[in-house]
Amino acid sequence: MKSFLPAEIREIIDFDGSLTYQSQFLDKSIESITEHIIWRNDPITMFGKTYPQPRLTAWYGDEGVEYSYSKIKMKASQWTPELYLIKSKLESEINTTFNSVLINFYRDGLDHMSYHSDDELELGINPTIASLSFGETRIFHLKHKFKLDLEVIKLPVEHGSLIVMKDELQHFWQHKISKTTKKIGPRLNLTFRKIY
Ligand SMILES: O=C(O)CCC(=O)C(=O)O
Repeated sequence: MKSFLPAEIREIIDFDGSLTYQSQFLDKSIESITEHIIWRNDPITMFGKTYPQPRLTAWYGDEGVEYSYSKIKMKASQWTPELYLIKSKLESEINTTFNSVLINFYRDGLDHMSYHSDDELELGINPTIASLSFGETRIFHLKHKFKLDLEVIKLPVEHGSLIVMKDELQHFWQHKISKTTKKIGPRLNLTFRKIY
């Protein structure tokens, strides 16, 4: 597996949870990761109106693992060899185990994800979530849920980078990928999780 040289790990959030950012964690093309992926484009309902989700998604993992968010229920498809290899590298480098990955594919600048916390019950109390980015750099926004005077953190997430969120982060912070009208290329995001 092609890898960058180890790069510095930056602490972006170190209170009310932890979030670290490591550039150049893994250099792979979007095509090599998504070759066998079966995409979904589930409808979501907001303010009484139903729309297709503004990105494509997929859910892979161990047999029988299920995940629900925004009233969407997903049954894991079996790991592809490529995803399994990436999961194994992550597990050994950050010393955590995962049993599934949510894949988000942002086709262009209009595809996005609104503010949310990864706080579904099946993730456990203080989940460790590892999030890998490939392709176009997008801005990962983080805002505190209660300390409203804190500035929003805007973190450009580059090709090959790794974010690790852990401890109480999901209780105190929300994150999103906002849209942009700039003409930009696609971005792939893999968020590895452990479902209980
Ligand atoms: O695309 C991203 O970096 C954000 C993904 C995310 O927030 C999620 O899957 O819950």
